Amino acid sequence: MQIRVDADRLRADFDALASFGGTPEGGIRRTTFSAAHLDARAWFLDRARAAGLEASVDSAANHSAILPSRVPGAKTLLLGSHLDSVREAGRYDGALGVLCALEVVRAVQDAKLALPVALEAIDFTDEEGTLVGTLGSWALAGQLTAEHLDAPRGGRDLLVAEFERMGLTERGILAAGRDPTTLVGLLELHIEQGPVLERASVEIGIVTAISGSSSFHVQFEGEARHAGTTPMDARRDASLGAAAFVLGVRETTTRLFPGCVATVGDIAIEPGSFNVVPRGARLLMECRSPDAAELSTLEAALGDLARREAAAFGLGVTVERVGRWEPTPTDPRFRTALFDAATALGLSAMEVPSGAGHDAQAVAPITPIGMVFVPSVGGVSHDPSEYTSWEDCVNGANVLLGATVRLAQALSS
Ligand code: HGY
Ligand code: MN
Ligand code: MN
Repeated sequence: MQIRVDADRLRADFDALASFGGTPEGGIRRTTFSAAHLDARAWFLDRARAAGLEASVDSAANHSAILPSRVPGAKTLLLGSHLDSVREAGRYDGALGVLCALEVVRAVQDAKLALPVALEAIDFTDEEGTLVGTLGSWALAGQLTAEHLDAPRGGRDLLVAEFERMGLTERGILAAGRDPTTLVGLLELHIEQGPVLERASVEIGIVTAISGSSSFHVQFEGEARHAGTTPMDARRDASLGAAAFVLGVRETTTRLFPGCVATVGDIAIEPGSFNVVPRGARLLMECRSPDAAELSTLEAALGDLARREAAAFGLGVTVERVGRWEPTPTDPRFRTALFDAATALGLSAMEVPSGAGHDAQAVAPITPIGMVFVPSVGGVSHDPSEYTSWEDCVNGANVLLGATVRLAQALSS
């Protein structure tokens, strides 16, 4: 008889966790190392201890709940995701994956299943990139470099201040790499964050590959001048280059890179007053492709676009890449285990690519990965209205459990 998760315990945890950083709109705000994020992480370790699991925090502040194996020298199967969030987030992104991982570990423990691998439910640090993006998972995988910390997405000053405040050191974070020979893999449950499963009326998504993405700081430089006395033809107005670039990003991507996406998520005009012609415009831009070579071509095309628009308006421009995540396939054995677990539960399942980035992508260079998706209503995510039915959440947790047991046997032999 296939064991099942304790749905009531999982629901109680889900509701408790959603209270950390809960917003009036029904979402959450748990940006990295915010008070709400720290409270959520402390609560996670408390739940681990309450279940008699080993609670641990590594030098990249990854938080883990561990069920050791009785087999001497047993390797570890990682299960997890992230508790940090974007600024105006929903209750499911990352959080559901961490909670289902914890619940799977407890269900195995409750069933007194003696697995030949240790299970580690893990909450990775800074997946969403308030500071770096997949900071904890890159660190665990030994993929984080000094360059990542020198030019991070959130800016070097914020990173230094936050590490200082949290008592973290760059040396410690760069030393958080896990010995790959101690791992058998990572399984991550996540909401799909897109419309595919809902449109197909399918309950479970078996992720085939995770899209690659690159993030950039783009800075247009003009001249601050009096808005009342400077003739229109005598200006070097940085906002004009920014505006043309934003429209050009959409036009270039849709026309020349139909399988890709690109976004300008923020524009800051400097100095930012009614009566001063903008001296500067600072943009956050990212672009994504399922193919590494295409991602590089898209990066180059958007960089050229920025330089063309700057020239058109007599501006200076700098384009600085502050992160790149490679397109990453999942492991076929993990896909099979997930599919078999879904089938055994009588659930419909289909293969689906991930347009979103995930911690699994960051860990893939050192250990096999698998991802299971549950449907997102309306395909909505990164918004308080993000929603997945509770039945789908429990189905996903049980598939994660079934795949965990299958892989524990298969991978340890
Ligand atoms: O940006 C992403 O794809 C993920 O939500 N960090
Ligand atoms: Mn996210
Ligand atoms: Mn996520």
